Amino acid sequence: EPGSPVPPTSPLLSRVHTSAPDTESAIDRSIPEFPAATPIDEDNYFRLHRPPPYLSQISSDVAEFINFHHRVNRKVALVTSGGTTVPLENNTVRFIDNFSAGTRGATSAEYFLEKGYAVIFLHREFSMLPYSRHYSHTTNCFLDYLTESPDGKKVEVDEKFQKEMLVVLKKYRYAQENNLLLMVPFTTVHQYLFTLKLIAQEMSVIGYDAIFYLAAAVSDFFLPSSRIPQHKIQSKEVGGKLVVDLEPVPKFLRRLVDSWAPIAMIVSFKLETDNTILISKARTALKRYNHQLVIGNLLQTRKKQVVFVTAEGERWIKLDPEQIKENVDIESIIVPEIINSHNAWIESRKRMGL
Ligand code: 9Z3
Repeated sequence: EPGSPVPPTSPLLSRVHTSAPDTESAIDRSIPEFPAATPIDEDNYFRLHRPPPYLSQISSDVAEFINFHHRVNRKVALVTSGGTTVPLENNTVRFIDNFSAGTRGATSAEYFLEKGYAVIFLHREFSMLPYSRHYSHTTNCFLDYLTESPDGKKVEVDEKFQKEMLVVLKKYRYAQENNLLLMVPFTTVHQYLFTLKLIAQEMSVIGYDAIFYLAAAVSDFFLPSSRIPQHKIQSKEVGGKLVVDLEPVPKFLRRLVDSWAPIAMIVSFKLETDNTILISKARTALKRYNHQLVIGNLLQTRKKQVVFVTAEGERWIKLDPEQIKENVDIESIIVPEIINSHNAWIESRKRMGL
């Protein structure tokens, strides 16, 4: 992972990485567009599916967190992160997943915190987390950061990682001690949608001081609960061949913009693999949902360049070769730019007397 020094030897870890896309064979998923979710689609979805059983617990944690920061006029960012799953069985052995390591979300959360925001981190459980991401999910095993003390009685952080780890540790402790970061997990797309709606509605008390930064990779397709079998699908039940027939997930971004969080600033990401359609798809999303900013990115180059698409036009943010060499996080440029737009958004709302 960029940013992490590589120890000289790591004999217990594979040198091969299987999660990066093959640039040559990345698939162009030029699927037909389907319309944004209407209030009826929303009603149907939330009526026909049971809310996750733990939702009321999340609700009180979120309410407490938001009130705490609202009292001191601190802005709050909801950062979504990681891929959503679509289970094929209730007792889930098989599921379909969306690609995302959670790097964008976890890294961006750190930069929002650095700029004084409180962050609700709605993330795929076990994906990357702010601060710990520097030492988890990397090509290093965490044990490679450690060493035995000279007398062989204690574990210490290896001298060559001390400086960097101390910086990360201080930021982590600061966020923890000041209650600045609330972790809210999801696994399935269903849990994600219920939780997003809940948090959005609770965030309405802070109005335009809220920002939604939707970096999670949300499945476009799902299997309605009415068609999910209880137990592991047996090959003899399906004639030895599993045909998966999925429904489109209602396009909830429209409901978020229109109804759940009508005065917050909303930033969504558009993920494509074909560069010839990226900007037009991002523009379609902006028009369709009528929010403030779509950030387009390609799976293959997402860590080095993104494109901001707004009503005014489009603008690329690209790391230069020097920045790439120095492992600069592109989020360190994206997030401050968004915060400037958020401040301008707040000023414009105030001028309008909202
Ligand atoms: C993104 O485009 C994110 O930037 C990535 C980040 C998932 C590419 P990583 O986690 O990757 O750093 O490995 N997220 C949005 C993807 C998405 O599902 N967008 C929806 C769409 O494209 C709209 S909300 O339709």
